[in-house]
Amino acid sequence: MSAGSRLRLLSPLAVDAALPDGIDGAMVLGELRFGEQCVVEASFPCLRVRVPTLAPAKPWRALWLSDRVLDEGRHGRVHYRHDGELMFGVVSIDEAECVGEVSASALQQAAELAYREVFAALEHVGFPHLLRVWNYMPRINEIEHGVERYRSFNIGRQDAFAACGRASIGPVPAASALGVREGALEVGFFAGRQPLVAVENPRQVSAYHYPEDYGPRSPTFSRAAVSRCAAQELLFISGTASIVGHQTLHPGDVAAQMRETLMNVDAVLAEAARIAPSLGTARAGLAWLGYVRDPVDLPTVRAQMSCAMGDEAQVCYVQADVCRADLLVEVEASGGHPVQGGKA
Ligand code: 3EB
Repeated sequence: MSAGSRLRLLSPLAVDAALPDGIDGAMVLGELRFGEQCVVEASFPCLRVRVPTLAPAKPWRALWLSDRVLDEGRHGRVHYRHDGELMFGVVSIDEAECVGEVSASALQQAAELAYREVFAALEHVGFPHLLRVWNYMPRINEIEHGVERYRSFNIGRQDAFAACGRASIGPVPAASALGVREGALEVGFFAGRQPLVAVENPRQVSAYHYPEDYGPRSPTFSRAAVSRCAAQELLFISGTASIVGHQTLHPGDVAAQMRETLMNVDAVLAEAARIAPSLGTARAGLAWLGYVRDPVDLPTVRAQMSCAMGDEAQVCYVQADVCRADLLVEVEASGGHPVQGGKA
């Protein structure tokens, strides 16, 4: 393998298919596994995303591969692997463990614990910079003790950033936060040794500056993160939805929400290309994941995605609850690395 293809994405791969032997000499840094029954134990860090899969319809996995020698370990609750430049890790916190403090909801405590564990692992392993985080939590839009659960999650997340001496505005990681039906809070991440370059969207208020209408604490994420490693410039585009300024546009209209979402994606890509010119603005080279709240909307979402991304892009879809009850669809992407494995 040349130094230019250090990190690769192999996806979507059927869960019941055997892993290709050796995977061209590369090693598995980590996995995101999509499907309702996510029970298989993997020897490498595996983020279980307990969602109905839409395309591919059968449970599938996204494998992050590295052609470098890997280190593996556990620190506290975090299971990680790293290749010297990039670290992938997962942590799972069951809310049932978090009933101590009456003033804070169990999900808030679980979020704070998850992020404290992540930051402790980053310190220990020597990857100070959190680049990209995936957050999956059960019943994200349910109201508990008068507060939407996503908002409780945001309190715990931000408290952990503060407790660990990390800024919660500015160069914060790219992220996605989605709702699943049941299970634990599942958090997966990439971290690096070099600081990330945070990308914001000129059409949107930075999420870390959302006003209090969306909860007592703002979400802690950037619209995208660029990581400059020796051999690669990686781009992680956060979950992107039909939000302009700080407001949801087109409630109830999935086609209009998709058009708005794609305009936001374009704006983020243009901004990323301005900051990191070698990335370009091509959508086709990226690996896309669409989260659809109601499976009946899949054909509408799919038609617009195919039109926008072209036939070459890899796009997969799962059913998940978006973090505002009025959002019907959200998309995320990664790029700057080869994508293998075909299309949904
Ligand atoms: C938004 O733009 C839609 O809380 O980590 C997108 C990406 C969203 C990440 C997060 C939330 C998060 O506000 C929701």
